[in-house]
Parts: sequence; structure tokens; C-alpha cells
Amino acid sequence: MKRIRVIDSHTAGEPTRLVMEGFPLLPGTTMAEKRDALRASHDQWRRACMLEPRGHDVLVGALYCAPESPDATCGVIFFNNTGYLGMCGHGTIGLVASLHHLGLISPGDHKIDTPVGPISATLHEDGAVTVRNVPAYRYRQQVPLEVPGFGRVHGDIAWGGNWFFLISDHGQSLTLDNVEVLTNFTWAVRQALEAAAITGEDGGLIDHIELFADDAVADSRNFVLCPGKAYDRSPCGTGTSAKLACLAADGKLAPGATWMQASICDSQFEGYYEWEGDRIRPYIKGRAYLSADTTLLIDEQDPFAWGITA
Ligand code: PYC
Repeated sequence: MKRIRVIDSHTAGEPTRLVMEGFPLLPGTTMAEKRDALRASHDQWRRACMLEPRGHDVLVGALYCAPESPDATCGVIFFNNTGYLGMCGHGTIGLVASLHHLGLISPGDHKIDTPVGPISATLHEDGAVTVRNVPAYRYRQQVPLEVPGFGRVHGDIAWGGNWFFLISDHGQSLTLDNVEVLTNFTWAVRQALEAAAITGEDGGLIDHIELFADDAVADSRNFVLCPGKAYDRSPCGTGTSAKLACLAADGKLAPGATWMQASICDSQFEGYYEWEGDRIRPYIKGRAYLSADTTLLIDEQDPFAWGITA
């Protein structure tokens, strides 16, 4: 029997499964090298934790690693049901809340190494967490896109730790009772981007689609389609970072001013930014709640030991 020690949490409704122990040792010194080794040689461990029967398509995994820099608290590799994420805002908030639950960290600032660069997170006395994300920027503005079955939309392409296509002129209703339609629409957008060879900088795959609408309480409401076709229950930390980059580029939000981003589930993140050259440094504040502190068992006799795959 193989054992994987995990801590489950949710941040603004979006779940994170933190893997503390049980994965094989990964070669490499940087988080990117360790992520590549996990993907190339040990991907079944990701699948065992993320896929049914132990996981599900909404879940994001976070592998707790030794840090690559001497002043970091830890390193982390994020993944989901289909593969690997560069960064994950809600997952970082879940990671910090989980490490606090385990007694491994105290309120204060913590540097964390990720495959896309170092970030830091502040654990506040009240349990909230502010993530100082990787630098974000808008790469292209108002790119026209024909979406089969839906017509023409325009979107900004922005980096917030993952690549996003951000659309406002979608004509869709951003309500929780409409998620099936929103999922079909955003999946069609993602396929249309791939068919048209529209990418992020350096050919980066745009694997997150983000829709915006007005919100009664917050500054904006979003719907975010994640790479595995599930929608983000939270306002998406990297997606809110990409939004801040677009607002900054448009001169619509001043540095330091607060942006309240609501999710399709009515949960909220608070964001603000600082300029760093021609990019912005996004800050995202939210809160995670613990939901399980447990051990996953992998029985080699189990035909679904390593997850149910297509
Ligand atoms: O919070 O950055 C985020 C995120 C990415 C995918 C799901 N959540």
C-alpha cells in the first residue's frame, strides 16, 4: 500500500489538495526542473491524487517541495486533472493556510519558489493571505476571434502566472445557473484560439479563458475556464492578476487602488498592483478554509490505483 499525506482546503470555493509526503523524490534544483521531472517520470502520482476515484476535475494539486532559494519557506508545484499549472493564486492561499494548520509557519511574510519564479505570501493574523504574485502584463489587446457557433468576440491576452484570454463582449449571462452554457462557450473559445494559432508570448498555450461582467457588489464578476474544462469557483488569483495588468495598461485602475473581483459563485478576491518597469506586480488577498487532513491510499491491486483515464 502506498500512502500520500494530503491537506485539503478551499479558497473562495475552489479546492486545493496539498501533497505533503508520499511522492517520489524529484531530481533538479529549480521548481521548473522538478516539475519537468514529475511530468516526465512520475506523472501517475499526479493522476492518482487528481483523477477519480480520489480526485475530481475541479481540484488543483500543490506538491510541497524543498525551496530552491535559501531564503524561501518552501517550493511548490501546481497541477490539476490534465497537467501542470505555472502558478496558482487560490492554490497559494490554500498552501499557506494548510502550512499554518500544520504549525509549520506563523503569520508574516513567506517567500515561495514556483516553476514560474519566486512569489511571496503574507499570512495575516486573521487567517487571510495576500499573495505577491509573479509580474503580470498584457501581451495583446482586443484580439478578434471567430468562435464557431457563437460569432466574433474580442479578447486581451495577458499573463498572470498562466496565459489568459479576457473577454468582455461575450453577450453571456454570468450566473451560476448558466455554467453549462458558459463552459461550452469558453471551451469553444479555447478551441478557436488553438485553431487560429493565437498564443501567448513565445507560443505559450492560452489555457485559461476569462469572461467579465458587472457585479452588484464587487468591481467586476468573472467566469474562468480552467485547462481541464472545469470552471474556477474562486475569482482565480492568476486570472485576477491578468485582469489587473489589463486595467493598468488601459489606465483604468491606479497603482495601489483596490479592485474587488467576484467569482461566478459570489466569492471575492481583493487585488491591487504596483508598476515594475513595463509590467505590474499583482497582489491578491483571499482566505482559505481547511476541509481534510488525511492520507490517500494506493493499493497496487486496485485497477484504478492511478486514476481513471480516458
Ligand atoms: O487561482 O490562479 C488561480 C487558479 C488557477 C487555476 C485555478 N485557480
